[in-house]
This record gives sequence, structure tokens and C-alpha cells, in this order.
Amino acid sequence: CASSWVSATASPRLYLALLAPRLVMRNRCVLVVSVIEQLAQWHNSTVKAAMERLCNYIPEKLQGFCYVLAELYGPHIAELIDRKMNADVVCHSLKLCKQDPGQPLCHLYPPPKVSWFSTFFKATDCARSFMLELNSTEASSTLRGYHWRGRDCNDKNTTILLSSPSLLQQGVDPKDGLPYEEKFCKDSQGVVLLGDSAGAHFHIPPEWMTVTQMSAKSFANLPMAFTDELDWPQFSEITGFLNSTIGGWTDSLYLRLRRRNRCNHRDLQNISQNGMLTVYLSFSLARNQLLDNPAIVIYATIGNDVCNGNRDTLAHMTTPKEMLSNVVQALRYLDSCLPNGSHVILTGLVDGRFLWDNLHDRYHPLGQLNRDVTYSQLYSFLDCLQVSPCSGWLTPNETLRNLTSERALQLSNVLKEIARSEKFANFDIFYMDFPLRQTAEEWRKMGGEPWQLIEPVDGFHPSQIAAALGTSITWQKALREWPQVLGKENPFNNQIEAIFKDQGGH
Ligand SMILES: *[C@@H]1O[C@H](CO)[C@@H](O)[C@H](O)[C@H]1NC(C)=O
Ligand SMILES: *[C@@H]1O[C@H](CO)[C@@H](O)[C@H](O)[C@H]1NC(C)=O
Ligand SMILES: *[C@@H]1O[C@H](CO)[C@@H](O)[C@H](O)[C@H]1NC(C)=O
Ligand SMILES: *[C@@H]1O[C@H](CO)[C@@H](O)[C@H](O)[C@H]1NC(C)=O
Ligand SMILES: *[C@@H]1O[C@H](CO)[C@@H](O)[C@H](O)[C@H]1NC(C)=O
Ligand SMILES: *[C@@H]1O[C@H](CO)[C@@H](O)[C@H](O)[C@H]1NC(C)=O
Ligand SMILES: *[C@@H]1O[C@H](CO)[C@@H](O)[C@H](O)[C@H]1NC(C)=O
Ligand SMILES: CC(=O)N[C@H]1CO[C@H](CO)[C@@H](O)[C@@H]1O
Repeated sequence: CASSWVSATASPRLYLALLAPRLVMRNRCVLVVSVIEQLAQWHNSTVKAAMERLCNYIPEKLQGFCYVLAELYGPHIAELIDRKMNADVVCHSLKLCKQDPGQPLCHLYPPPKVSWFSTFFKATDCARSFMLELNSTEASSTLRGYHWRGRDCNDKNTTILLSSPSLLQQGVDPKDGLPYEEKFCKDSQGVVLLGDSAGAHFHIPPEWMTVTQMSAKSFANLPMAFTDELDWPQFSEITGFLNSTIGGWTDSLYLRLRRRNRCNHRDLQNISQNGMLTVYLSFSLARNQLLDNPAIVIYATIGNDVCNGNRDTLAHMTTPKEMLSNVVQALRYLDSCLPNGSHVILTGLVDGRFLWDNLHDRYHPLGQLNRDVTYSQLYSFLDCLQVSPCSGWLTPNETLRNLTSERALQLSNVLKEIARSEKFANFDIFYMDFPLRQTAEEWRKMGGEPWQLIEPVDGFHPSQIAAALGTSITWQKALREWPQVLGKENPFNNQIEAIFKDQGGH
């Protein structure tokens, strides 16, 4: 079954994989102009100096380009900012020739004192392209690196997992000539995540837009972040294996399984993807049904089935009937791939009302300097641009938020019912609610605030803290209720560690 692809396409749908980069791209002008404006304000400098400062901060590779753009568009931007235009107006003015007729004017900041429309039309110069109209293709053409599956596996070649085993898998004990794997490894298993952008850990660093703390250090991770499409699976709750550099800490199912049984080392893969709807289930699974160890598959699409950016968002949500058929189809496929003795854990959908309830009147990182952009404004702006990651939850309309949660609950119940009633030959199957309530509870006990559990920049995804806490809650639950899923503790752990050390990294 290695490297086979399934695509179970039902109806064509908006798809967050496209949406997540779009979310950044459609906003990049407002975002960058805001940063320039605020840098000038914070350092009491001219706009020109602020642009140079920003160019200095970003990685050297991109600096030449940045200076060219600053030279090209700088004077125009500077003039507009000096006339007290905010970032919305500057960006509209730069893009006027591209403004689709009939589209609403979308703005992040409150309109300037002068009437919005008159400033808008006076300020036009129709610059055709703007520094942030950088094409996303440049960034996404680089191969996703090893962060996605650990070093054994190149994301684009699913056979590699099998062909370059870890040191332990290759070795033979010189004393008795027995292969180490046979001696030390029973009960070992891999971790697989089928999920969406939350599982892959979508994150935009707030340091990129907080001018009060901005320095060259803030952008050191920029090239890598774009290579990985702004996902950070290396820190994520299922497949994380590096210490978090994005706040919080790393705790993952993989690290815990590895601690329990050192033979699980490097057996991780992440086949989650931004926006994997259950109807768009298409994945490649690097696992050989006969030769490989069983796997734990975490099947988590915690929001995308009810989240879309459509005007009539309710009509575009997955129905319970569709959910049933999509998930069962996906599970049948897994049954044909997974080695016997595997386990599948279905995770329910989150109740996204948590987002609005905890964020709507707080300031977004872009709005902290002047106290002028709240999350409620950000959500309306994204909605207006039709790039909201979730129109049903990120809305002031309480009825709509409730209806979205109602559908999410219905879909979770479908998953629960599947786990209860369906049987598969090669794995057993379990259901758990998305542990949001317990996570918030734990965090409160640690002295934290609920808003810290949400990604500060997008105001939507779970934060690194939420991910790490979620792992520990999931682990405790599994240990209590389904210990067979986690396998036994390996009595040879200490010996393995003594002989192989860290086995050359993850
Ligand atoms: C900002 O700089 C200008 C000129 O360098 C100076 O006149 C002004 O007082 C400064 N403002 C503040 C708030 O430091
Ligand atoms: C941007 O990328 C798209 C496809 O990804 C391409 O069609 C388009 O021509 C590119 N635009 C520019 C200005 O390079
Ligand atoms: C994938 O990796 C294997 C083993 O290294 C190699 O033989 C094969 O040609 C690769 N396939 C592709 C499509 O790169
Ligand atoms: C994280 O850092 C700690 C010490 O700071 C270290 O002991 C540990 O091995 C690191 N973990 C990973 C996954 O790199
Ligand atoms: C939304 O749901 C909450 C909790 O169930 C309820 O208290 C509230 O009255 C509902 N609001 C609307 C507008 O339906
Ligand atoms: C809120 O959403 C509901 C459901 O989509 C809709 O019927 C209602 O008109 C909306 N209310 C407002 C004030 O937009
Ligand atoms: C899987 O293993 C179980 C017990 O270990 C066995 O009962 C079952 O028949 C096996 N299934 C298949 C499809 O081999
Ligand atoms: C992280 C990862 O492996 N992502 C992959 C998941 O599967 C899809 C479809 O096979 C790939 O396109 C992703 O790159």
C-alpha cells in the first residue's frame, strides 16, 4: 500500500489548503504597510527609514529585493502615510487597477477621519504591483523538508521511510550476532496523523508584526516558515519532535510513544495537510501492511467540515450523511493499508464558539501599538475579503455561531457512532471529543488565560500551548481507557539508549 493515493472527491469545495496561503497573501499589503507605519511611529523615524529598517531585519537573501521594492514604491507609500492615510487606504490606492468592480471595500482599521471614499479616490496612483505582491509560488516550490515526517522520509517519496531505517533497525549485536531489532523491539508502532491545518500546526509568528519587539532575530525563521507553508509539524501535538521555538513547549504523541518504547524512534509521519476536509481525503501512507509495525492513526479534522469562507457558509458545511460516507470510505482504505493490530482514534470537532467568546474584544498584534484593531475587526476584514477561515464561528452573529456549533456536534456524533458500530479487520477504533474543555481547565489551573490557547495572528488555530496540553490530555485518556493502543513499556529502553544514544536525531 506504500505510496498509493486515494482521492475521494465528492463535491467541489473550498479547501483551506488554498485558503491558508491566500489568507496571508490577500492581507500581505495591509500587513506590511501596517508594520512600516508602526515602525516609523515607534522609532520616530521617516517612513523611508522605517522601510530600510525592515529590509535590514529580514534575511540577507531577500534584502536586495526588499531595497529595490522600497526604492520603487517607497516614495508613494511614504507620501500616503505622511498624509495620515492608514494601511487600508495605502493598499487600496496601490491596487486600484486590480480592484474588482462590485467588490466591497474591505478594511482592517477604522476608516480615517476624512471620508473613506474621497481619500480613497484622491490617493490613487495605480501602481501595478506592490512589494508584497510576491508570488506565493516562489515560496511553495521548495520541497517540504524533513520537518514533515522526520529525517527518514522525504515527503514527496513515500518509499523512503522503508528504505532508510534508523540505526537500531540496521544493527546487529556483536556479542551474539542477533539483530538489535529482534532483541529489543516488540510492540513498537508508528504514529500517523490524518488531519487539517490545526494538526499540522499552522502558525504565523506574531514577532513578524509586533514592531515594539522587532529585530533581525524576528525574521530569522522566515524562509523556513514559507517552505513549510507556515505549518510547524515539528512542534505539533501528534508528530512534534523539536523543542518549540514558537512559544509554549513541545509535547507530542510521538515523543511520548518513543519514551515508552525507544523502538518507536523516528517512526512518525504526518499526512495531514492544511484543510483536509473529509471529502477531500487524499493521502499517501508510507506503511507496508506486511512488513511494518502497526500504527496509531489519529484521524482529526477538527473544524474544516463546518468552516468555510462562503457567504452562505451553512449551505457549504458537510452534512452528517456526507460525513458518514466519507469517513467510512477513508477507514476502509486505511483497513487496506494498515498492518494488523493498528489503532485508529477519531477526534471530534471542536466547539469554535471558544474563539469569539475569548478574543473578539481583544487587540490583535497589529492593533496593540495604537489600540485600533480588535479580533472582531480582523474577522470582519477576512470575511469581507472572502478569506475567512471560518465564517460560521468568526462572526458577531451569535445565531450563526450557535448553528455552526450545532452542526459540528452532529458531525462529532457521526464519528462517535462510527467508532461504536463499525468493525475493521486490521485496526480497532476509538472516539474522543476534542479536549478543549479540559485543555482550558488545565491551563487555568496553571495560571493561564483562555485566549493564550489561540494562535495570536490568525485568531483561529490552537496555539502551541493548546497543542502541548492537548497531547497530555489525550495521552492520559488513552492510558486510562485504551492502554492497548499505546503498547507496553519496553523493558530494554535503557539498553537501547545506552547503545544508540539519540540515534542521530529524529
Ligand atoms: C521625533 O523626531 C523629530 C525630529 O527628529 C523631533 O522633532 C520630535 O520631537 C520627535 N518626537 C518624539 C515624540 O520624540
Ligand atoms: C503567480 O502565480 C500564479 C500561479 O501560481 C501564476 O499563474 C501567476 O502568473 C503568477 N503571477 C506573477 C505576477 O508571477
Ligand atoms: C524514492 O526513493 C527510492 C529509494 O531511495 C528510490 O529508489 C525511488 O526512485 C524514489 N522515487 C522517486 C519518485 O523519487
Ligand atoms: C529540549 O530541550 C531540553 C533541554 O533544554 C532537552 O533536554 C531536550 O532533549 C530537548 N528536546 C528536544 C526534542 O530537542
Ligand atoms: C446560543 O447558544 C447559547 C448556549 O447554548 C445560548 O445560551 C444562547 O441563548 C444562544 N443564542 C442564540 C442567539 O441562539
Ligand atoms: C445571523 O445568522 C442567521 C443564520 O445564518 C441569519 O438567519 C440571520 O439573518 C443573521 N443575523 C444577522 C443580524 O445578520
Ligand atoms: C489480526 O490479528 C488478530 C489477532 O492478533 C487476528 O485475530 C485477526 O484474524 C487478524 N486479522 C487479519 C486480517 O489477519
Ligand atoms: C506532511 C505531509 O506529509 N503532507 C502530505 C500529506 O499528504 C498530501 C497528499 O498526499 C501531500 O500533498 C502532503 O504534502
